[in-house]
Amino acid sequence: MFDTRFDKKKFQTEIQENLKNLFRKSVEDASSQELFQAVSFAVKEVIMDDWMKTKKTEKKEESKVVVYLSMEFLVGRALGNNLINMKNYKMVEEALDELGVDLNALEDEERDPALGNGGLGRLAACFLDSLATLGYPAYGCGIRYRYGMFRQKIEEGYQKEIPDDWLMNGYPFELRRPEYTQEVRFGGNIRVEHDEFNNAKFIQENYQSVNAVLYEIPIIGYNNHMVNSLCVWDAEPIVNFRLDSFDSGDYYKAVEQENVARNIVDVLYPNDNHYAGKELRLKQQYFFISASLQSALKALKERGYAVKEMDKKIIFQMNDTHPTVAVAELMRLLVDEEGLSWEEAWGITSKCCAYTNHTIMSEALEKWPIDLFSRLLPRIYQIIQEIDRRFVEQIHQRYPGNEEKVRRMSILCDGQVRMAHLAIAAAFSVNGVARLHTEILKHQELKDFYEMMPEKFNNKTNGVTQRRFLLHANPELSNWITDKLGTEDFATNLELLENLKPLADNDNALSEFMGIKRKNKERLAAYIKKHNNIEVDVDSIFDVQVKRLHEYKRQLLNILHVMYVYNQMKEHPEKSYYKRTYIFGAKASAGYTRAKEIIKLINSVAEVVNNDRSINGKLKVVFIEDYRVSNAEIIFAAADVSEQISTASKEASGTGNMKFMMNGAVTLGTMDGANVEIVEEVGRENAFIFGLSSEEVIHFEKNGGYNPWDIYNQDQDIRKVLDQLVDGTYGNGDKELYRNIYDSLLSPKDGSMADMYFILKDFASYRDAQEQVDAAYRDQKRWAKMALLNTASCGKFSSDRTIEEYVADIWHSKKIKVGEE
Ligand code: B1H
Repeated sequence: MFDTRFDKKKFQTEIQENLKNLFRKSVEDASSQELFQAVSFAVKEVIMDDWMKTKKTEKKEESKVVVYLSMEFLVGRALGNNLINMKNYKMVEEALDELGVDLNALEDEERDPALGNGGLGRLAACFLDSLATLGYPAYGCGIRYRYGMFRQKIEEGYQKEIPDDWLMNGYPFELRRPEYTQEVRFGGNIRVEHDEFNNAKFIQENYQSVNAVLYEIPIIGYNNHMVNSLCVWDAEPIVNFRLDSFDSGDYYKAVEQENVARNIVDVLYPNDNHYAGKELRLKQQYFFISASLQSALKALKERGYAVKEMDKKIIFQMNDTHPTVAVAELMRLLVDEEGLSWEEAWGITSKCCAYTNHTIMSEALEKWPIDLFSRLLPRIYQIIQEIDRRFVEQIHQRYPGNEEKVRRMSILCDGQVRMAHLAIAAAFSVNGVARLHTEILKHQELKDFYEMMPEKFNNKTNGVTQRRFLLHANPELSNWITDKLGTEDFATNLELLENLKPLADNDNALSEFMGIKRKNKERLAAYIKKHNNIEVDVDSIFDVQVKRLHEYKRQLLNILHVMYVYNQMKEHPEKSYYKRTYIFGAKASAGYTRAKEIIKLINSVAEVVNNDRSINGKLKVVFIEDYRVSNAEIIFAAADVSEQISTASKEASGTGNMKFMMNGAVTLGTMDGANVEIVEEVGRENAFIFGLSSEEVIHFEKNGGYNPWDIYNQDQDIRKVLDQLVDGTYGNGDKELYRNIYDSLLSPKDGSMADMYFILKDFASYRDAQEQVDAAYRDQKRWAKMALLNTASCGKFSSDRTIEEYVADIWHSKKIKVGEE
């Protein structure tokens, strides 16, 4: 069914007009990039009507709006996804076909807007898709980074970072909205003035300020004419050059302001799960928060509401602690600008703000040095002092004389501002992102807070949007499902996939299902051939680990196991091994040395293994360069095995695990994050679970670890693999290349815990699980059944379900219907 508003002829004419107006070209002489632009602008034109209608309806219905505050929105390419959600993909494909243009090729012309690192940013993008699809008015608020996540090149096995100039050709879907510009102030000092009633007024002086200029990106709901906005802020200098009338002093001041503004939004910090503590990062945080909150407050008033009604009309969801300065900024706006009393302002703030925690990794906790913080944000710091003073008073009241509690819980401590504590003190809701993660928060990491304020804590298990990760990423499978279910409704009701379960006993259906997987493997094999120049066998098991590179995610365990398998093949050529292709994709944060060493190791192993003819191509290792949303879509669809092997307790949820499952890959994983719930849905017999439990890990950690030498001494196969790290087998003879990795596993030079992530401790159990994978895959029918049941059981992991839970328990917002008019 095509959407009636899209007239094919009109659309074709529109494209031709756009080509003429933008590039003075016709379809025949336009480049693919130019065609992409022209088509995107034609699509945007259609979007505009719905966008206007949505805003109108939202106002008319007096909706409560969700404001999702996030430093990251990893939205990925827009063209294809927008067409899917507008239900016009096929029509546009046809229209372009008639013009002799291939839509797929045009889609490849779009640079991924990579305004995020990994799971946290991609989750924000999935949430926006679900909010629009479900009909909830919502705004994403973030930063329009000039350079997004760096592009990764692999040179001689090493990662190289290339700046991501994603705006190079312009971004056709965004809209510049200069009329919403907000001023944001940094630094200076605070002067206190008293009025005739002796009320204090706080005046910021000698500050530097910049303009925050709004760009809106449309977020299109699926088949419902709803268009929400992703609002991203650009920074511009306030002082404009007046060429006729500046003296040299003005000139330098102007240049200085220009510089203050320019670098704020220059680049996304490429750290996943790691706090860098850079002043510029704090500047970015306050910049987008102040702009977003000021404009939310203005919008509220423009709609005719009193400031005191704010909590009925707006909810701010803080995506981790990165936006938590919002708490203090809202207090500043309400007290200093709107003249509310502290108590009134606090009442509103604590009803408007909710906080999501995404990690328990201690190195990710944001703790700003007070001197830096108070210098950059003097008034905000004063407000935090007052919040802290009152919070500490509460702790004292509740736990009289317990100074240890106060030390553990206060916001300000040891010269630092602890952002998570600020978030928890202020927010009415604190949630984790998978059941296990929330339990760990309640009973370990945030135990004190949970004890004092249990009513704030709740779980919201993550989800992913099936529109992008099934409909767009895997059209073959989507069509098949539509055919089998006799409906496309799973696009908005993923639980319907459950009705595929009976097909697990239908031989025909199973072979069709695996036929689709094979086609998708061919598509990935072609991608690998093109980008890596490696031939991979589509009849081999595609065993995939794609995610950010982090020690806790244990790509190292995977590659050590590959080294082990390779040794086995060489030592026991008589044994049979099912052909395997180990596929990796991962970016390492630019300053994360160990992560980069692991990338180099993976590539070194690939080099040796892929070129060893004696193993007859039974084993291939592929490192896919520049893992990002667009190639992820190809990868998930083609995977047989989904590696989710983090050290138990460390991965808050994971969302890649859900994308794999949706596409019929079988999880090989630890009982960590959302894996626990995945296994619960699909059944333990349809996954391969191994390794220490989170309790065991936490227990070992509390007792200073374990002794990895015992394993080294007892297991000769592991010993051999470890020795190969330092005997030149994989370093082109360089024995020192992987010495640090070796040491970290056995005896770290910095005195930290040996094998902190329990790689050797879990090795044997991982090896067993991998042997089970091998055995299971040999029985093609059994495998097909497992794979199909994974797709059939993924219903819970739609971000639609997650969003409905946020609405029911935290946001309490109402759906709207965008009318036809
Ligand atoms: C997640 C982050 C993160 N948790 C700091 N924390 C960052 C922390 O730039 N920084 O400073 C950036 C990112 N990212 C991920 O969130 C978790 O590791 C995943 O397990 C989870 O699925 C995802 C979404 O909830």
